[in-house]
Amino acid sequence: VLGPAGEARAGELRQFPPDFRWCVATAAHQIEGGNVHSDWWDWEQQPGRIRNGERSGAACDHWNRLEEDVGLLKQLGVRQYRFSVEWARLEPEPGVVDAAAVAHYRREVELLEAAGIEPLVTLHHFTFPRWVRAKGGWEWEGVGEAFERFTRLVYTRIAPRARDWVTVNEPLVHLESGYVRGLTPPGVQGAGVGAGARDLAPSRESLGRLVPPLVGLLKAHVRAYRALHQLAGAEGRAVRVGLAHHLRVFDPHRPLWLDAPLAAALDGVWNWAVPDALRTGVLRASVPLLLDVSVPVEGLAGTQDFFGVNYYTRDRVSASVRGGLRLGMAVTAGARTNDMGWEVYPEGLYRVLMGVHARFPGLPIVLTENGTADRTDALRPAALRDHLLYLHKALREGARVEGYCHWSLMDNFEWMEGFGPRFGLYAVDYATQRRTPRGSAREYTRIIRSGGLEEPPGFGVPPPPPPPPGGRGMRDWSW
Ligand code: IFM
Repeated sequence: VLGPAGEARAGELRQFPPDFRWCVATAAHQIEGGNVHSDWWDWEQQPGRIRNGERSGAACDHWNRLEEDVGLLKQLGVRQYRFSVEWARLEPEPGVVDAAAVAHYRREVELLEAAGIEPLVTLHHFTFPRWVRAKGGWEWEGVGEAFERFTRLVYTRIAPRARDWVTVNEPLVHLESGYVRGLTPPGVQGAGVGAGARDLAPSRESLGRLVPPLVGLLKAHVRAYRALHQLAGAEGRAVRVGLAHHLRVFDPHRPLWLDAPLAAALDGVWNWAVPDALRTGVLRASVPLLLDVSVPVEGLAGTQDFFGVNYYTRDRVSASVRGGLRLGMAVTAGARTNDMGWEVYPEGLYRVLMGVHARFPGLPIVLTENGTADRTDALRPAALRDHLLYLHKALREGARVEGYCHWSLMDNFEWMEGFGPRFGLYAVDYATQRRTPRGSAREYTRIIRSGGLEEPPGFGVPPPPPPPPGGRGMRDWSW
């Protein structure tokens, strides 16, 4: 598919490798319903936490619709399914294992295997059992031991043949929203962060607050990583264990001035501090004047067998120095945006993948999430194609991308945004629990069946330079 000089030719079929893992992703709390023993369940009961006072409640009732939903996966034709198991269901009280929940997840894995769909198991996707949260979550000194026990339970009794594992989903999204913005459990809100603020003042205090839970999380990851390898190794099997990192593109709002170094510093901390720590064993993060962290984490070096990338959007970063450094985030002027106001920026996927490839040459990469909130499906089919074409470009240029999981199989509970945002290839009518394929579901199936897609003429030609900044769409930022 390369031209004589190695450049991409327009109008060609971009074929993916035959063993490419076409996949869709979900998370337990967002689809199962009735997750009554989790910290999120409690959080949702508090007034003002979730948009329009919604609660996850029955969600998509996936817990009672396993066969039907595995049927959707078969209909799509995916080869892999990324889903999470809910610790709060499996161990609702410390040391008490719910045998019925174990049997349920075991059945789910068996249904997938019978359908020829490989599980990609996520162990932690934003939620804790209530009792773990009460002890301090990732800051509790016993969390590593408890997480390892849970991991062993899931491997031995639920998914003993699964090859691919994500220990923790989006560590920094999870911690930043919980410990800086106060939007998710444990609800710690930093100084300078307020509803409706246009731009925010990062402080040493608010950034520093992320470090203890992040170190606890990384230590727990190490224990889960080692446990999975030890259990699988004892049976002569191989597992691959990673995390799902939420990578964003940070571009300066104005190319000159302080915006550029600030965007670069954000890129360094948000995108690379955790993956780099998994390679070096030392958590290092620095933002001039604000953050200078260097914490060794025992056993952490080399505990990432593949690089999980969750990619959604780009931010325009602006700095101002009125009364201290302030940080603003904006949407690119004139950009396509989704129902949540996020820029739809497929080229960013290519940029982050090449970033991973440059920093971690040879490490397998898995697109553990990519998708968009688009109720009417006006954007999604084209967004899906464009992201895949940019993924293919990264593949041609050497990035070892082995799979693509679309977020999400079906509409679901979007955390503090409630049920409003619609990320599903299948639309869900929450009153009847009816699932209906959107056009993008059919589009994805067509791509999977043919193993590739057509690159339209002119694809990838750089857009005209953006208009001068007008401050459009500035929105809250956390630090
Ligand atoms: O719904 C979330 C998911 O739980 C984690 N990654 C981003 C998705 C869309 O916001």
